[in-house]
Amino acid sequence: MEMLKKISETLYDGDEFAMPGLVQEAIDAGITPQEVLDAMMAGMAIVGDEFSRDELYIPEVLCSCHAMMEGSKVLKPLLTDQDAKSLGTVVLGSVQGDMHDIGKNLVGMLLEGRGLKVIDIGVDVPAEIFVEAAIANKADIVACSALLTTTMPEVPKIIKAFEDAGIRDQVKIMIGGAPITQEFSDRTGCDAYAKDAGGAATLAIELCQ
Ligand code: B1M
Repeated sequence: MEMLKKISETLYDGDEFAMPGLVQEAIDAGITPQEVLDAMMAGMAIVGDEFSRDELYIPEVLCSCHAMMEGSKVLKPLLTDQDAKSLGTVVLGSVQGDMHDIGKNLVGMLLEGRGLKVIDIGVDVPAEIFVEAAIANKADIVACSALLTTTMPEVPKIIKAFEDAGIRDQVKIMIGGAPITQEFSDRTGCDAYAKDAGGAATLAIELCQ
């Protein structure tokens, strides 16, 4: 569809000013928020491929990120149910050393959309801050995002921090992010792994039941 193609291209071009209008136009034309999100992610996938081949510089990637964020702002109220009764509380963050937050933010949006209360504690979060936030918010789930192979070793540190605090059995620990696998999740003693934001929302609901 022409409108979705334009959204992917605008994401790739990193035009954060054009993105909200285009997203709104697509929604007004009856395209579903999920289809719009998929088109934005398709644009970001091309950015990712070219970034890995050194064909794009970091500032260009950041422009695409800003376009993604501006588009997501329009989608957020459509993907989340503001009046839903909370089914559980999730503390969500990107692990220490990891500044990537687009995937984390999408996970947060879809968790809220499925009726969970989300406490987003940001990026570059040390293990002990995950523990503090879980205690302070009486979290049912701690959700950790890791996008770098170099930040994956933070996951076992987070598990250990919860064990050391004596509350490992009181929270479910869920992980995700591009380099994470089910095998890694099992090996490090996490409770759940989700490949994408939709899967994370479904799993989180199951974990809260
Ligand atoms: Co970075 N980066 N980056 N980067 N970056 C990757 C991850 C990389 C694969 C690119 C590449 O080289 N091919 C590579 C990692 C390689 C590796 O570790 N093996 C990489 C690198 C190397 C780096 C730097 C080291 C580059 C440098 O400085 N030389 C640096 C590190 C900074 C740091 O974190 N300390 C860096 C920096 C950056 C930018 C700042 C430029 C920017 C981030 C901006 C931001 O997030 N605000 C950036 C970006 C944008 C990317 C790519 C291009 C796109 C990531 C993204 O947002 N994707 C990425 C390449 C790629 O992924 N193809 C790359 C879209 C997003 C929707 O997908 O985040 O995967 P994703 O989230 C998905 C799933 O993974 C899952 O659901 C989401 C949606 O379905 N998911 C979860 C995520 N978290 C989850 C949690 C869950 C469940 C599912 O449960 C809790």
